[in-house]
Amino acid sequence: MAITLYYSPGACSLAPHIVLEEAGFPFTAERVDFSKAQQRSQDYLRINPKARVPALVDGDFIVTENPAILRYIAALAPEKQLWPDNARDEARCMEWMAWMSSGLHVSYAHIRRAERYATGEAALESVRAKGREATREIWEAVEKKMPSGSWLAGDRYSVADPYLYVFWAWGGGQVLGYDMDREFPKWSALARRVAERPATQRALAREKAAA
Ligand SMILES: N[C@@H](CCC(=O)N[C@@H](CS)C(=O)NCC(=O)O)C(=O)O
Repeated sequence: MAITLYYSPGACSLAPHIVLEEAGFPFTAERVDFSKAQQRSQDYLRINPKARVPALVDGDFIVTENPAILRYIAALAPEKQLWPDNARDEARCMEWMAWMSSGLHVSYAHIRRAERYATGEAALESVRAKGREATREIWEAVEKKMPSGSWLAGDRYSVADPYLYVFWAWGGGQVLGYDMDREFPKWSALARRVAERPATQRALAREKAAA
């Protein structure tokens, strides 16, 4: 098994990076340097023509999009039980991942990558402003939806948890600057449970060293 994850430090690719560490099999973490626009280089476009991270390469198989990659890694290590084992928890896990991919990530991109959605400084500023509003609303909706138990999908840790950890980290980052502990206490408690896992620590350490 020769698995390579293409990632950028602190990007959404942190989720599969953590889950690969959880899975426990050997893999290579290959940094895509955004400061050099490597995501748009010919070499990388051959791997992911969408010019985004993450991309996972397993021999001659390439998969992109976080929800698909996370599901795939979980399937490669069934003994680690990173994917729910019953229909309801599975539906919940997928519900969270779909929302993160199409909701949280997209609203954040309106601030961070406004040029995808408009041209001209006034229009860009308007997209960013709307993005800030939408992101605040969606971050609040996440806090409201936090389950009473320890994890997002049933009683067990699943791939959805480290995926949500990424957005928690972005919430406290420079772009949004939320006080996550004060404003989003339930979400923060879950994020800390994810953060203290040794697999998360290893992925974070690798990304920090590469940044
Ligand atoms: N829907 C994709 C989104 C991937 C995505 O937007 N990745 C960002 C990093 S968080 C990226 O590669 N951005 C590069 C760019 O905007 O040039 C997924 O969930 O995998």
